[in-house]
Amino acid sequence: MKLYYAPDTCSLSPHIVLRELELEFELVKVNNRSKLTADGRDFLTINPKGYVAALELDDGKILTEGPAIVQYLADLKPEIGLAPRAGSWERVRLQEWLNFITSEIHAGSALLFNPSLPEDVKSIYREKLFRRFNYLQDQLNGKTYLMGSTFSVADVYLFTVLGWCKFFSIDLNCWPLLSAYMARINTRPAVQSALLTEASG
Ligand SMILES: N[C@@H](CCC(=O)N[C@@H](CS)C(=O)NCC(=O)O)C(=O)O
Repeated sequence: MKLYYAPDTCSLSPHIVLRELELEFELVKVNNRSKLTADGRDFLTINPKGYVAALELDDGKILTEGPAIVQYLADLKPEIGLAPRAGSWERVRLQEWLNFITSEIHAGSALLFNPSLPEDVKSIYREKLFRRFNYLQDQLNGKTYLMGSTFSVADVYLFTVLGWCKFFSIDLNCWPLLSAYMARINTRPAVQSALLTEASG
């Protein structure tokens, strides 16, 4: 398998999942501005949508969209337990979380990267994002992870997108349960090795 990724982006989520599952994979870096891969290919021929992450399977199929990729990967090794069994109620709960993270936290914060967005517009989006953080903080009360005591792909995804707060000067310590949750996930060996590899690559 090949994971097309760009550092400091949402592709960190499937990257961590690949390491959590100890699957064999190759990383291919993508320049998100030029849309060229590190080995000189036009990334748009791999993902015409032009964004990471994209997963290339050994038979050449390409899978995009972070929530779909992490569920596909988790199902390759169900015994690791990063996603409940497909079709179960718990799996639907996981999908509810993945959808919340992608539409409310990922999409809700990605536009803060846009340097041409006026500050007053950004503050409207920050306020909305903070309401979502309040909700997450309530949900994590008494829980180790989003799904309870079991670490899942939803935690990997949330860890990835909350990690962008440092770029927006948002202090996650204002939500102590969220910052403790981030610290907990940050200590995982798979998380550390993904972060180190991306920082050095
Ligand atoms: N809906 C996609 C969004 C992926 C996405 O936003 N990728 C960003 C990085 S976090 C990207 O590569 N953006 C470059 C671009 O859109 O040109 C998903 O959830 O996987």
